[in-house]
Amino acid sequence: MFPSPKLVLLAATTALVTAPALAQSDFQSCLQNIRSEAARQGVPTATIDSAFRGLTPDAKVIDLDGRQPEFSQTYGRYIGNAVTPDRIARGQQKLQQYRSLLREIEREYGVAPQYLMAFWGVETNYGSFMGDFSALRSVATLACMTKRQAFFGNETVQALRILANNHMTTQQMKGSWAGAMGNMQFMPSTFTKWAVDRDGNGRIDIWNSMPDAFASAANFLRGVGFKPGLPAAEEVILPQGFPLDQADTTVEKPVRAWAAMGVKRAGGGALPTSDEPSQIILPAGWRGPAFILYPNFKAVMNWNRSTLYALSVAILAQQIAGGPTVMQSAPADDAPLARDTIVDIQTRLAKLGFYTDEADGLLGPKTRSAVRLFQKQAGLPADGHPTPDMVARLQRTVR
Ligand SMILES: [Ca+2]
Repeated sequence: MFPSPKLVLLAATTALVTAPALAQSDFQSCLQNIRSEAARQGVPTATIDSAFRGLTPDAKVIDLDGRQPEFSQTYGRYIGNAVTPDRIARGQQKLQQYRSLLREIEREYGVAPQYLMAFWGVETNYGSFMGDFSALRSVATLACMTKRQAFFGNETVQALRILANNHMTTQQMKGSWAGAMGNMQFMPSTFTKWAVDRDGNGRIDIWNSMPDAFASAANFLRGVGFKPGLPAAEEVILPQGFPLDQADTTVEKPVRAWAAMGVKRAGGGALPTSDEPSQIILPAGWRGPAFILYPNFKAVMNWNRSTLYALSVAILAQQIAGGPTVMQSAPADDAPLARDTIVDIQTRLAKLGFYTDEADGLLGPKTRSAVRLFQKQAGLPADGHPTPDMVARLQRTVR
């Protein structure tokens, strides 16, 4: 659910920082602050003492946290890894296996079964890799040995609350290196806010009890605005002459307004008749597939703030439910860009006055807007998507 460690590990990685010398005294004084806050939130002293006894920072966690992907993610590669035929087939099989439970949960929470299966598939490949780190040690290490003390300090407090309220041992509370736990990879703060005991045995067990894991995920999704009705996203076909600058997450229109512009479902059918706000995106540029994003897409983004992540959940859910595959393939030359290349693009776009932020090597919305401005100036399709050709052109234009 949070930084998606599995994908970080799949990507080619480079260690940008080496683990700092682990200063045991700093670590202990940091734990002291967390202890005070945990006590203030009602965690018994005995629980904290037992959890913190002999606790040391995990050097492996610091090392993994320091790694950064060397290349940007492309739509084609990301979706290709996340939505495989095997994962679709297993999702369909799990949907059958848990059918009655999933129907009950849908009635209660309004979250369609295929979405729970898609999250489960993307997060842990249906429970196959939930992580073997001590979640408490991971979040305490990240709180005390990295710059994100506020975020992970709270996660550590919440992990202590779970230990106190859920009668677990720190050994039982396993997670990813970044502290995401169980079948759905809940962070401790997600657990304390949304996790529920569905099977009624008095404990919330998102590791071993599927009723608890599914209902907790459904409760979270409902809580962040997931509604029955429209799916999260659908592939669409844009009409000839569609203004490409409208294909941007900042451009929101009622579904019927897109339909009036001639946007159709990928199979050729009409879009749903709806006034719900929606956006169009071109995740692989104008030569790749187009998607319309409905309000449930924002709920999925609450789970993980990555457009490609949310798109992978939407596509996987649709196919688990027997819906169509994505028809338009990504352009074959849509290659990942090295961070150095993105820094180079950003620097050149800054010289043109199109980009004013820090050259951070990340392909974010501001970089895409700047790319769009260059494309417009150069008379190229202004989809905000940098291709190798466009990069070469920029490099010739700005020296
Ligand atoms: Ca339970």
